[in-house]
Amino acid sequence: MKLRIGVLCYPSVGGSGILATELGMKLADRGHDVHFITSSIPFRLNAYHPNITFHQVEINQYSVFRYPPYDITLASKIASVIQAFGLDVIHAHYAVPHAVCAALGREMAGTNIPIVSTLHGTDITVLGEDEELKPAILYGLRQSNAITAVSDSLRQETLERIGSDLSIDVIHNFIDESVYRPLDDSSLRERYGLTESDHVVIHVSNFRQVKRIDLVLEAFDRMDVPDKKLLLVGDGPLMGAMRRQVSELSLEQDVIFAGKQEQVAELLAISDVHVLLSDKEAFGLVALEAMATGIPSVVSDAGGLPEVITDGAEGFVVARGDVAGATKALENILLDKALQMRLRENGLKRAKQFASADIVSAYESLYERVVRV
Ligand code: GMT
Repeated sequence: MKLRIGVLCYPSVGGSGILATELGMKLADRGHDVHFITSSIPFRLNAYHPNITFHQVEINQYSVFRYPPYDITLASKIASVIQAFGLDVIHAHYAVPHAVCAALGREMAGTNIPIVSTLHGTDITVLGEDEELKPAILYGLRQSNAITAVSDSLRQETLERIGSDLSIDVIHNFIDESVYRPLDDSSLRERYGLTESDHVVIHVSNFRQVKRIDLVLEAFDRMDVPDKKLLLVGDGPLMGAMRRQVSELSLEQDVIFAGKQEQVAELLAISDVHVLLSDKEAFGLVALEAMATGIPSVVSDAGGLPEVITDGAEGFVVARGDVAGATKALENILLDKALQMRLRENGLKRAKQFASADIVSAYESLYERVVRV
């Protein structure tokens, strides 16, 4: 069944935006008409596709508005796209604001178009802690005809925190296998100013508190490994604090700030191990990206991370806040080439369990289920 699908997501860099865009592009490849309704073009949507239309949400900056009404403008835009293009289904990534806006847009359009809402984590694990926002989250989810979560852990947390009667399917994330694959280019390290003998640790995130980069720096500092380098990829509110910590630990020569990057496949490929020690992490898309590139991970046991990385198989899982454990795991991987190869081979096999074709089909079946009702 060919569908006309409206997609609501955060278009900027971030796992949820990447997932929504990759999914939209794969659905368009399968012949569906995909309509992105967002504030700007999703950053991975970088090529023309005949089945993809982008509808920009533009807010009028009237001086009477102290706060420009983005959510209402988005709902209004959703209503006009539903009417103009006869959408069959809306896929909202995040309960707040997108599921709520989808419900308002549907009401404004006077239709009963089904809404599929996907939970990515922070709407439940961070916003869900805010009592003032709980009614909005619950409203968005109750108005949805189907709800998905990107991990079992997030599903469980949503049932506990938001509503035990909600029906939630788990559909794990996927990555573009044509981009995230082992890259055999020996000149790559040189291009990034690294040598073959360097032991390279990589961390990729939006540099927010929840990512606990302070622990990453601590663990890296404690590592007893020659020629160690830490590649920090991203940007965010903690940048200043991170630079201070690097200087306090006298790590200036060993830490490379690579800035925000749209494509991280090459940076992963020149690294020996990936590290993510978050306090909360619904899935951890970058751990899957690293795995598919052939890079083992050291991750915390937060949220859905243990669903992606199995301790001892594709990397190591340490308890949240366990710096000593993370240091040891990093040292083991960096100093034991045979172990590194075993984790890499296991990871390449495991990444196939998150095959994009299967996951796109799971979303397609879900759309068909809600459209048929
Ligand atoms: O990690 C972030 O803070 C960004 C956030 C997002 O909106 O992209 O990531 C969330 O969604 C990703 C895609 O499903 C997940 O891989 C991340 O684990 C999740 N982040 C958190 O739960 C903190």
